[in-house]
Amino acid sequence: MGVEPSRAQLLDWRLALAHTLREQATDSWLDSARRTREDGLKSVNYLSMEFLPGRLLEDAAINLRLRDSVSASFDDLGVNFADVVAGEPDPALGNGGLGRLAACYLESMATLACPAHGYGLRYERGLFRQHFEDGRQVERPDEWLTSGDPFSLSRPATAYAVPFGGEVSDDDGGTAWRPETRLVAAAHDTPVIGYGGGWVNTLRLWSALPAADLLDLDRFSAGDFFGAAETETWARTLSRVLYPTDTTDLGRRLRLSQEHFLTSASVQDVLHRFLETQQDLRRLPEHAAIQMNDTHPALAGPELIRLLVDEHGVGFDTAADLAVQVLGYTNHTLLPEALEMWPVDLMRHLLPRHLQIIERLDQRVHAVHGSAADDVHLIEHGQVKMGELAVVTSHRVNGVSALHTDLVRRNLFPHLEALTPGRILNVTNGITPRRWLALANPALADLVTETIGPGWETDLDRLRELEPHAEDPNFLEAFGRTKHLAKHRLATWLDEEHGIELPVEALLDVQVKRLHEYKRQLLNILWTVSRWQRIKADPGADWVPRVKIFGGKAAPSYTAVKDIIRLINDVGAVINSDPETRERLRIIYPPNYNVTMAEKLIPAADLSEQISTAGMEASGTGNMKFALNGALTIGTLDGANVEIREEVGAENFFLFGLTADEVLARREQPGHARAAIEQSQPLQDVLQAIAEGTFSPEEPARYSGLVDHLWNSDWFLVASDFDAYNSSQELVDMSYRDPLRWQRMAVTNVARMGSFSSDRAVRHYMREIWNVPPAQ
Ligand code: 9GP
Repeated sequence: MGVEPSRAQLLDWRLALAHTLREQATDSWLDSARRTREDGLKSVNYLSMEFLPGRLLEDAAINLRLRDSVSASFDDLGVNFADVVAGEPDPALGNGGLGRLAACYLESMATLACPAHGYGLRYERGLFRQHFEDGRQVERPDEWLTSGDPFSLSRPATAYAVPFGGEVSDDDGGTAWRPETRLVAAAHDTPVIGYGGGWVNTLRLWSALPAADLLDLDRFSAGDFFGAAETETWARTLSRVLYPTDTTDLGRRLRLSQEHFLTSASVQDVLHRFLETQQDLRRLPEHAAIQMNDTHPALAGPELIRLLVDEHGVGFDTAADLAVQVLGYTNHTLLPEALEMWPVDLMRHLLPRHLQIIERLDQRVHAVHGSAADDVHLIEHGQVKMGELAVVTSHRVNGVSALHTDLVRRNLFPHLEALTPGRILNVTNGITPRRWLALANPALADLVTETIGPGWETDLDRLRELEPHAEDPNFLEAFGRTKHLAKHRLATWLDEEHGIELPVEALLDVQVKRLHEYKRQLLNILWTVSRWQRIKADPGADWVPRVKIFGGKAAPSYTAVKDIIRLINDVGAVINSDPETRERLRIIYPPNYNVTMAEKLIPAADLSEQISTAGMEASGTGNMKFALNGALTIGTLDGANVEIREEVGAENFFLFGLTADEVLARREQPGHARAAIEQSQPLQDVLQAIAEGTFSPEEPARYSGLVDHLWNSDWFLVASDFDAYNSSQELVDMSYRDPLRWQRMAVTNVARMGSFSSDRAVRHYMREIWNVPPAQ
């Protein structure tokens, strides 16, 4: 680093560590690419608008099996390794589960020596930093690049021109697109190191640069300096921030441009790498699979067809067939607002050639399937439907949990499932045990290794060998100590970072995830108020002390959940300062939940809140991380909860609430919310307290809208599930009062989490979707 060790600051050490670890990975990195090229291996290209990799350095050290030696080397230098890595920014290049899943899958692909590239955008600013002011969420820019990105390599030699706008015309029987502008996509590569370091893949993130000619020199010379740079500014804006709000036309234009920019650069790169070793484009499916992570990269089909037809002279039908063989699509949501649709006019303006291809694909579906395709429309009511487009351009479409996939087949794409039965399949999500156990919970990881030996890191099913130990009081005690250690670590961190005191002896009851009405943080906080009221009514009873921990951000424009954030903080302010209940109930909501915070919270949790309205959470992955770290789940029959419960056993899972089918039926009943509230005295008491301004005395009517909504609408069925949730929470208390019983349940959860490893999920993708054989 050009600094004398005695004068080096923590940042210098961190940069030095990043370069050292990258260098340690470089031989494998080059070897993996060389073997893929020379042996003609098929490789996976995972296109995602979001990646949430978390801090990179400690993970890299673990996967290179160097963590202990790195730490010892720092000791020799008189530097604390933990301090060095604690300063590393956590790149927030995603919103939540979707981006974190992409990161887990990349890590598993590298561990399984599955040749792969992750492709995404290198947002200069990631998801906003969350602060609270008067309990309200305030968003600030997230500057993750201020001290560089030392673990990655910029590749100035790898850049592609991405065309936008202009016109298409039919000349000499062919189609010519004369784009108005071209932006440059510049590559930045981060090594993705498999466990053991034997295989290293690449996460390639694109940043947008203007082509050199974008500065309007005439305007500049005339003194219009800002006007001259207009197009240039537009170019740079493209990779400036993650997901701008899409409620304005400008926002929509920017978002669609980002999606096209990511897909075009990535697909060009895929073709470029193919053509380095091969000539016959008809063999593309033997060498490349492209996975679309949600509909965001759904332009991959039209873009691949465009490149094959317009630049390589392939016929349209052949190109379309090739695209289908190469592409796969993962659906991550049933929420209508998240299934993208783009106005035809906008598409024509930005991507006229793609629109033409989509129209032709639509005609093709009808020509092939005749009247069976009457319900299939890629374009409808002036909108291009990206979900439909992704399905018809893919050979496989998958949901992310058994229940979700069933709903995708039955409710979302029934008309498409009927056309090509078998195209839709399920691959339940998974998480990497390297980050979510080895890195996040070293004490538990060590206990597991002492008990069953090493090897579980890459064969998580081996955790089953822990099960007989669930009867051994010595083991249970040791297991309890690991939870205690994690709680103390969390307490220190909360104190140092946020000045928050954590009573470590209490039951830690945690709900961390994005804020959304369907995730029902509201149900959780309403129950917390009810608990407070009941403690006050009967202070002498034997209450299990609880700390309710919340974490998560709300989309800046989602006012309904911003109210819920404020309510949680308002309730916290009142309850936490109540001397009568303080020792038995506390609310903690540290701001700016991210991967790093998850690594601290999850190992310390006793209870994992997975309480979405059934049928609405596609899978969840937090649910898996908690159970792997020995937290018990209180949850509905939703997403992967269903499979987690099957694995760990109904007796080791606190189930409550309406099922997905019951949810649909209940919504049909007029006045269901009012009826549910009238039947529940505890819920009435809670709503009354909130409506009277108990938690907002300076503005008593602050939550009247929220309370009204619960009485009169309650789409997410908070009221309907309230009493069942309460009964289930009482069971939680009962079980917790018997520490040995609780520990046994927790150990059983850990022992049965093997099938939620992302290695299992990735193997499934390799076999059923990508057609990539396992490494020898
Ligand atoms: O909401 C789902 C979440 O349930 C799932 O675990 C995650 C990964 O599959 O994807 C989320 N979906 C999105 O973020 C947007 O579709």
